[in-house]
Amino acid sequence: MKVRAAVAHKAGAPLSIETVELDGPKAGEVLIEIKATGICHTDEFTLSGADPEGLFPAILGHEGAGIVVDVGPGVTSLKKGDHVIPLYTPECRNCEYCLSGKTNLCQAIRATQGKGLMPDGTSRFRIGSSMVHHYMGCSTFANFTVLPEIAVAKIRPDAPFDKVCYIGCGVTTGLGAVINTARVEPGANVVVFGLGGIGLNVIQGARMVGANMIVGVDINPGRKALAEKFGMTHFVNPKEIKGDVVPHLVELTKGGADYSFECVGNVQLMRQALECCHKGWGVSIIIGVAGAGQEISTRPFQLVTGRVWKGTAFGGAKGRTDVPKIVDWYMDKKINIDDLITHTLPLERINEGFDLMHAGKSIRTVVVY
Ligand code: NAD
Ligand code: AHE
Ligand code: ZN
Repeated sequence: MKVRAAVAHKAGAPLSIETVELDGPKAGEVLIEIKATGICHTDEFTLSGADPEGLFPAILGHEGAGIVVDVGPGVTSLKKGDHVIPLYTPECRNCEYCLSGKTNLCQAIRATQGKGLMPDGTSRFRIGSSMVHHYMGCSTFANFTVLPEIAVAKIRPDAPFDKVCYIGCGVTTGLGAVINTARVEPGANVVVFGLGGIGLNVIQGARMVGANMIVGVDINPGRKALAEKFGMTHFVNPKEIKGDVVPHLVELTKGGADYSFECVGNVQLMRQALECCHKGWGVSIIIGVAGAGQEISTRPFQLVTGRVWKGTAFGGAKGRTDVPKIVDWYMDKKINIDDLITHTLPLERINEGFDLMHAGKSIRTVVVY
């Protein structure tokens, strides 16, 4: 079938809106009509050329919501008409990783996903006779896409696509980092570096679990008011303080953060996030993704003296199990998504969404089909 897609032909170039050929679902796969998709900073990261796994041409996008319109042979958990959210972290419930009870990083299809291919090693997308890569197994910057059944969460039919698409990455990543990865307890002091689409969800999660101080760190002063609405108690702009931000944060939190979160993708900030943690027990969670060749460093003494460095992908969430519950939280008004979706655009104007992100003017832009 012919679909409309924003195609990334090469690193650093704007997306090109084109008609692309899409093959139907094979065994174990479903065809999804994408109704809405967020633009996450990770899409920008890959488009910029910084992603070691970046492949071109590709159809980017991994924060979508839509409807199942066809199912391939052998599909049992989904049917035509189901409302769904694609998952870049699948949940096969059968691999060593899923069965370990220790991680959400299902590896059932990770190898082919990283090569921009479906599990059978081929792509469903094509322009003329040339194949176009899938992205993060989702490719939500197309109005139709194909996913393996194990990489699809079924959600309630009354949830609005243009809001709950954000649960496909940013909301779940931020809330999950707090709840699943850090397991922040009531009364804890939390520091969040980066108050964008992820960091504001970390703040929302920290408030949900009853954190005490919730300190936000950002160089964009325009983030302060919204972060306060989501639960931030103290704002630190590194450009406006005298001296190094680490001793400033340690003093502010009277000894250091119980938990810190890096939500930018900057390896210098990752070090600061670790070193602002409390001696003896502070835990720092890396959420931001850093480009090819970037490395983190600190004095080992920081770890010897009890600080812990961790990372999280998709907030440690098991998508088919957890995503429908987070959709319920939204529908029950337990979490706020609406105020974080600052812009809505048609597919034809998707590049404006990247411009808004670069200018620091948006939290999330959602593309509606
Ligand atoms: P965003 O662009 O919405 O937000 C980034 C924020 O960082 C902005 O508010 C910006 O002002 C701030 N910032 C930039 N430089 C800074 C600095 N030097 N000091 C303090 N603040 C600074 O991006 P996002 O969508 O929130 O994504 C954040 C990061 O998380 C990206 O690296 C993204 O790729 C990554 N991410 C990771 C996962 C995961 O599963 N681990 C999931 C989603 C996104
Ligand atoms: N491909 C990159 C890393 C990108 C990355 O870390 N992706 C996160 C999700 S970011 C969502 O916005 C992730 O899920 N990572 C785990 C995984 O298996 O990809 C690189 O550095 O190679
Ligand atoms: Zn993302």
